[in-house]
Amino acid sequence: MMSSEKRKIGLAGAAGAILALGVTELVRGLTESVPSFALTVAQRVIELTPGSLATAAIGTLGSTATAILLTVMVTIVLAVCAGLAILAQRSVLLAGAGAVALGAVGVFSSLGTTGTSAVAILVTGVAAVGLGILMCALIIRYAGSGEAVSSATAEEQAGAIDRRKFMALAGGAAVLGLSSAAGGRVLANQRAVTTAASTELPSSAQEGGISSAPEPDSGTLSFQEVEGMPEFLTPNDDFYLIDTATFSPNVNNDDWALSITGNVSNPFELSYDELLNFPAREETITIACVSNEVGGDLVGNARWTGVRLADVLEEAGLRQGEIDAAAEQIVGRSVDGWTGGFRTELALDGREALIAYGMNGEALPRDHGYPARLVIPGLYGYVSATKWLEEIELTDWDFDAYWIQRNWAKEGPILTQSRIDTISQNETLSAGTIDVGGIAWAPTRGIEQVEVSTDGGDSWEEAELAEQATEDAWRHWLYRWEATPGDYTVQVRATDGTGETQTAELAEPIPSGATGHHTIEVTVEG
Ligand SMILES: Nc1nc2c(c(=O)[nH]1)N[C@H]1C(S)=C(S)[C@@H](COP(=O)(O)O)O[C@H]1N2
Ligand SMILES: [Mo]
Repeated sequence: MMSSEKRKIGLAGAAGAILALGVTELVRGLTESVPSFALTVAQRVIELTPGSLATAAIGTLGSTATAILLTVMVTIVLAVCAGLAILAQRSVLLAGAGAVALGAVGVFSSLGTTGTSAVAILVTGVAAVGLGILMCALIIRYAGSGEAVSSATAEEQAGAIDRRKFMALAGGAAVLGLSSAAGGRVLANQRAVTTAASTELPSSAQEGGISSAPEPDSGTLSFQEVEGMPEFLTPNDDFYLIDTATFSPNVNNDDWALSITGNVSNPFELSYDELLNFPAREETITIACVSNEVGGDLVGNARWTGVRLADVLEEAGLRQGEIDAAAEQIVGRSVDGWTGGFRTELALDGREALIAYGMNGEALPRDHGYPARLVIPGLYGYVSATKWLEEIELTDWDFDAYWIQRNWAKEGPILTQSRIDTISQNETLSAGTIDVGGIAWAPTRGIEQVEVSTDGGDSWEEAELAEQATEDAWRHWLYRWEATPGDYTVQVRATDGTGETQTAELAEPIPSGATGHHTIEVTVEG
């Protein structure tokens, strides 16, 4: 059993830590020169986590993974600081060294993050550690046990007073720390909203406005009257989010530039305005994450505004049919260092490979890569869709981008997939006409046919297809099932524009995308 004395000292250490952490968050809210220490440490932890584990966590938990990671990290820091305070009763030197080491982890993780200052980070780190130690020492000093008092009642009284003082001090430090953290967060978010420019889609500087492929009337693109059908265009706020960034980089388009580098005859740099000077394109493209499970929702369809990657590459001196081995790969590099790479020929083969700055008629939202990102039809995001894009490097095929270094497949073509949206697992439905519907996608190839089975794949019926907006966009389908009472296993499979039908074989997302038919079991009652 830990003595109450020890417990108090430990609590004092934890309170000091809360204050120290809170102060770093407050500073981060006040100035852009200092990032959130907690978030940058979390970022490093994610980077150091073995690839498969990190993606599994990010893929299945999304942003919850970051929240869990942060909670665990903060808990560990508080426990360690409690231990350090207890240790300080025996060796102030050792305990002090421990506190400095913790601060150093925060400082070193933060150094070099976009737009920050090393001096400011160092000063913040030193101040936070100093303040934490000071607060801890102060609390311990006022948390004397009153053991020296001889009379029992006096001892009790003194103890009670100390306890009250202790609670006030430790509690006060914790409240101060927590409110600093909250304040810092509010300030940082406010700034993010104001500096991530306006949400308005920038207008192309090019005369003649935006050119885009003609699209059929939106009423024919989906079966919106059917309950549960996804919208044809995924609203920005509902669009899935996958990235390794624990916080979306906050890029100001005024100081931003995109460089085209590597093995090109004419490397150059583009400011935001210069990017807008290229002819603007607007295209509907479905993008998907390789981590998407069969039936999962890591897929979205948006109208992307941007410029053709091919136009920008041409300016750099690159042409189709003239790609040599030294420029076989295009590597997109993000302001946070993340990389994605794909075959250069895929940017030049006529597909609508874009450097996008707009999404569904708005400026690219910060979480989706403001001010610009790559969108390459037909490729999973991990090899292609670099957000917060700052460099396009032409290099040879030997370079391995972020997820390739973590054992995912080198080439990431999006596999043909289909999903059932209008009925759910173990649902009980009533006999009669049941609308079974959803989406199917095979970007660059298009969807030619969708079939539904209600007997676990023994027999298949053709579903009705909505218009195909473009071969890069998903296609809605509907099967009006005349159902009689019983238990059913409903499945869907799609055939792409090349005539190839999705395989029934089950595969995990790693290394090159999940396969298998989306399967839903339902009971139909009379
Ligand atoms: N800078 C950066 N870009 C990135 C990633 C990332 O981690 N960092 N993740 C990629 C992955 S794995 C996917 S699936 C898509 C997701 O794009 P979205 O979050 O806009 O849906 O972004 C890609 N671009
Ligand atoms: Mo992804």
